[in-house]
Amino acid sequence: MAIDWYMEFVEIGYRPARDELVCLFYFEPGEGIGPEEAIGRVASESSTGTWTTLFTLPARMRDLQATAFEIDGNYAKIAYPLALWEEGNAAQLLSGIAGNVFGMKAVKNLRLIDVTLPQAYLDHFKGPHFGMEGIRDMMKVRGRPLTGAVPKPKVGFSAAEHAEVGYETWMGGFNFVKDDENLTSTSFNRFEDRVEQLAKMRDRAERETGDTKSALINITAETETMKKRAEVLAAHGWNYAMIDVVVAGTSGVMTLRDYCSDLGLAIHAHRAMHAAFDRSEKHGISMQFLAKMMRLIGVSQIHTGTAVGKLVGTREEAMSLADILREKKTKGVGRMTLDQDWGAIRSAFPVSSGGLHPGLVPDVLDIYGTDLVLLVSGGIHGHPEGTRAGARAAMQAIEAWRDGETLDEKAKSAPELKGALEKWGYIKPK
Ligand code: CAP
Ligand code: MG
Repeated sequence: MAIDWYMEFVEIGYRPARDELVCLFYFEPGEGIGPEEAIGRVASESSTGTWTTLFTLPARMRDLQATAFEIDGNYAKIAYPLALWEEGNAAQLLSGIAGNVFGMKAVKNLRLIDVTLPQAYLDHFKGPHFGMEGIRDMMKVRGRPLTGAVPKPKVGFSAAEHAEVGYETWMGGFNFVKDDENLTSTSFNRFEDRVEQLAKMRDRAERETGDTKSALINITAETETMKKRAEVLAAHGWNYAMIDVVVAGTSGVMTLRDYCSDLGLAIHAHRAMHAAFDRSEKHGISMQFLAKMMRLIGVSQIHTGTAVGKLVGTREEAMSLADILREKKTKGVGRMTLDQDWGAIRSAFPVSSGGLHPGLVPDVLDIYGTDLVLLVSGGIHGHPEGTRAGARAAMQAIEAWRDGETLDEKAKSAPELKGALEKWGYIKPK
């Protein structure tokens, strides 16, 4: 008597229906298990199966079974019937395609690379409230990246000191003052104080520059607290909230997406903790998938790496992430992404940050172009003339790139950029 039925979840050459979700996995079969058996177990465990044949199996259950339909070396595609997935519930999708499967003995390694979401699934999600165009209208910035910086050291300032650094950052020409991922409401810098102090400095900087200034203030906490903090932001005239989306969790972000949208707040998504599951090429969940889910849920921007800064991430990865966030339709690239038509889901900005300084700005813009949020933090606060000069130096580097001028050329008429190049040159920090 057959004791297992995994091969019923494998049909090489099967053509997925239009409304099926298709996942691309990297996989390595476990000891003594062939590729089809291994991926059949993944398809089974992530849809209707269990490890053994069952006493009763109503015929309609077969309509819910996932089908592994393509195996190409260590890569496989699995199609999932739409009916498996609750409308508008991103958390449940993760429990299915990114749940038990990573712990199966049938695979030595398993990585969820990307998913193609059919229109019938997208229909139940709102996506970003603003889209890139809406953000540019709100911030009155055109033809260049939006720019921002985190006060550094990343925690330790009082709210007043934090706001002072913020004022210098804004006066140097930057749009955003961003909280760091681990700054929320600490004894030395309470959330409400920081919101109030920064608002005063924002109003002063807007008066003095005539520019629109904003802040990415971190509301990360338990969900009810995040909602209260979003209200405090809106009450002080802010137009953004920042959430550490991985630690806050898919459901928390979903709740805050609608709450912030009703308050007119865009969401800046920090991705701290992503490297716990997306760094290995062999096991875990790709940043492409995380970026796709966050655009689907509706953040307005999310960190996507620099390729040249202090944190891991390649040029190809950064470009594929930018496409996933910005484009209406993305064509699958190799084994990194799958096709995706976003329908009416608005775009979101990639955010490049981490170990950047003015000398690296052209490298980053060569990768992303101008539809980007560029964060240079240590790379302005470490400028020999201080924060305001550092921000000016970064803005001068953006101008040079846009005008097709080398930084050395530009530095002849841009003293702040000259100062940055004298200190850091073109180093790529580790
Ligand atoms: C960068 C940063 C960001 C990282 C996050 C930091 O500061 O504020 O959190 O960029 O990485 O804390 O390191 P610096 P990613 O500019 O001073 O390095 O953007 O890859 O998610
Ligand atoms: Mg940080």
